[in-house]
Amino acid sequence: MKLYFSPTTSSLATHIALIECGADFELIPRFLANEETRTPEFKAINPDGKVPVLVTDDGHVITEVAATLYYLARKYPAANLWPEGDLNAEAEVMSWLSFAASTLHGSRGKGAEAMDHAFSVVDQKLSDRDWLTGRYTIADIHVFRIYWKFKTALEAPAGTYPALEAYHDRMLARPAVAQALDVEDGFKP
Ligand SMILES: N[C@@H](CCC(=O)N[C@@H](CS)C(=O)NCC(=O)O)C(=O)O
Repeated sequence: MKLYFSPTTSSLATHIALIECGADFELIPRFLANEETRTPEFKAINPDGKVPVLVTDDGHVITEVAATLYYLARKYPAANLWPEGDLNAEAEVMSWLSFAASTLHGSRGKGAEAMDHAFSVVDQKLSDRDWLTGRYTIADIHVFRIYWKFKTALEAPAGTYPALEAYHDRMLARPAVAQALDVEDGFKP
């Protein structure tokens, strides 16, 4: 498989999932800073001009974080990132993927109040559990990546989102997360 990515952006979630799954993959950088996602060559792959783009072994092109995570979780069931066969749990994971892509990711452009609302929802959910749906799934990868990226812009003093902050540290302790961050740090535009 091939992952078109730009370090520290939305594609980090797909990168983490690829490692969690033990998948064989190649990283292809397309740096946002150099506007490499806006070229005709890249738009021929993804007309939306965005990363991540996951190209499967059979040449299928998958765009959107949620879809790439879903594909990987289903393709690699041994990684246990998807509650296969439990309809309620599957819907719950879908709910968080949708919340991440819309409410959380979209909150940044809407200002401090919208961001606080979105991350408070996550913090509240995590107040009695380690993972969003009670077990580690692709929902955690998607939501974590957004908080990891937005937390500086949130400008929230430590302790504002206690459960979310503990969850962030829990995610950083996962070898796949640490590895993805380390690898991406080595790519410079
Ligand atoms: N809805 C998309 C959002 C992906 C997205 O926003 N990607 C950004 C990086 S975080 C991007 O590639 N932007 C390209 C650009 O701004 O030129 C998804 O969930 O995959």
